[in-house]
Amino acid sequence: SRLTAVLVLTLSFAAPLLVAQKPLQTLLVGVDQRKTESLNGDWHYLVEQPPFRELYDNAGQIRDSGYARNTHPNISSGPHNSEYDFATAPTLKVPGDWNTQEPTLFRFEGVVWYQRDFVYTPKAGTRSFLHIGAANYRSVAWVNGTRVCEHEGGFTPFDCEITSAAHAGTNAVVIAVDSTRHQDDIPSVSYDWFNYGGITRDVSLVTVPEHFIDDYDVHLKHDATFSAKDAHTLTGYVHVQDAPAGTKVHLNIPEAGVNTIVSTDSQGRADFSVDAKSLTLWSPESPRLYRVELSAGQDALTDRIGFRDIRVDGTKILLNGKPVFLQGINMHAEAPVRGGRANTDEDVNNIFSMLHDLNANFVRLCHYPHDERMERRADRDGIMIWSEIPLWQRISFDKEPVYSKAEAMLHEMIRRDRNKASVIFWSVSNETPRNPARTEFLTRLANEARKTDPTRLITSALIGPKVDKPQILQDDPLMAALDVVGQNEYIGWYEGQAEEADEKTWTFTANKPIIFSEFGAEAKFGNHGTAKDRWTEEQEANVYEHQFNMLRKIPAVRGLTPWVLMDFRSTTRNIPRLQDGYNRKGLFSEKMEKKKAFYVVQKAYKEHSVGKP
Ligand code: GCB
Repeated sequence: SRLTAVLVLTLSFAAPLLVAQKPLQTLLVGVDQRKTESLNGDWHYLVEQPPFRELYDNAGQIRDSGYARNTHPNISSGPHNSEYDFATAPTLKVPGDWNTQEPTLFRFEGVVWYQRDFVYTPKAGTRSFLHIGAANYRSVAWVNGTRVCEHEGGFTPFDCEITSAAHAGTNAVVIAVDSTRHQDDIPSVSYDWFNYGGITRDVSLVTVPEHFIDDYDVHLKHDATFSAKDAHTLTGYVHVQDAPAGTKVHLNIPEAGVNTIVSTDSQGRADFSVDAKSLTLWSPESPRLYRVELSAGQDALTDRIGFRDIRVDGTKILLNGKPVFLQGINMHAEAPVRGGRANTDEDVNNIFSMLHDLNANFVRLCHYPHDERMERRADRDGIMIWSEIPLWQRISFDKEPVYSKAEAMLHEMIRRDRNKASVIFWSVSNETPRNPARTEFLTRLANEARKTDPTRLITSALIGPKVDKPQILQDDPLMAALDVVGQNEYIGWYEGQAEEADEKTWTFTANKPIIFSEFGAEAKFGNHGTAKDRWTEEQEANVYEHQFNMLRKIPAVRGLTPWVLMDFRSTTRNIPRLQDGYNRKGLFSEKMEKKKAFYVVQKAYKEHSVGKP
């Protein structure tokens, strides 16, 4: 009828329903330390073109009746049934973004369906989960046609329980990943990086006992003041999912002389506080990690955890009571040389070789949580980390469901990495516009971060004020909500000439440590000229020289993270021959070639010439 036609027409343009994220379900912590079965490898895939009617119905709700059913077409006889077939479809590697694996998908933003089989042997008294390290941006998974989970957010892990959906023998898993951008997502529709879609991190099958350790937190007690001689109390919790009250939890840290048993409460949570016999605190000079053995009932898990204290004192940052100066750098989760999302040991080796070469002791992982391997490596190598949620510039600050999303992303980030000594800062945002709705939103988020993890420092990278006057006053009210203030500025690139930096003075109305969290300029590797010529290595190096002149005169500066370690893909960088789809502010090219600016920063860090403890 005409009415139906009109209805269909109107509804078929409906976007996927943007509802608030469901409360955090199971999110297994320390999965990389457990014995799991890897489901990495070749997955069949089908590309769905807009309007994505296999994944969403007319009202934008997820459909279980499309490709999710994984049926096979009748090729030779029988009634016509379906027009897709995973079994004979080509494959993509998991983990991996689709963009860099298949040329026709290079710029594709939309829905890609993944499918593979796995063999499962149910064991009495156990539960099984699909653990997905990250998939960008929205994901829905089905096992044998039963929907097992949904997740929103491209950079944090999630778990899908498959215990009742899976059966003995061969099972089929289908995962739909939608990388479409929406105004009310985090990040929102525009951002300066590449929207790599797909299952971008490891996928594994995790089998645990009926009651299992899903979350834990073992850290050095964070007292009101730090005293090295009293720094031996370890505190935290172990959460045992679905455990009856009174379940015994065993915490054993042999090298620290800790061996204790605590009991869960009615929520499955066992809090503890125990004195270590001896403890060497974690620091960049001595990144000591301890074997931490946890067990509860049938479940047991061993992690390696460092213990340290991080806090501020006025404008100082104190690590284990001693002032530190953070010689850092920004880095996107971009794989050196091969390109695409970073997600392998080799990628991490390459990134850390650049960090060490630079004499860095700190890295800001931009602008979202990176592969967990990064934190593991930083823990071992003694590199400190700024970890951030993808809240970049303009998002819908006036909408409560968007706040809920931000909070869910924050909780997932903290939950995954709270046992990593290397992580010292949680960042709630980058370069947000200064207005009351944003300040209220981010203040709330910063308070939530502090409540969730009172042992770390809360930060955010601010932008503005304008830097055209010699005296610059930063009085952003958001500073009140932060422990450490991040300041981005681009004197010599987006604003003014490099030399003008020498004469600038900065005043911050907050008496807090300041990190200059972004500054830099673009240069194409191998492009030479004078320090005045844009896009040359000489000009980029010159910007750094003058930035350092400015920064060493600002007393509250306690760290730097220049923008950026390596050139990275960005959909918005389209000057042919200079950018070709890359943001070129790297000290290294995307092939790890060193530009002149690298040596300026390397030398300054070697000589500690910008800041000392
Ligand atoms: C910024 C952003 C960063 C950009 C960078 C640039 O201020 O925080 O994400 O990539 O500037 O190169 O413009």
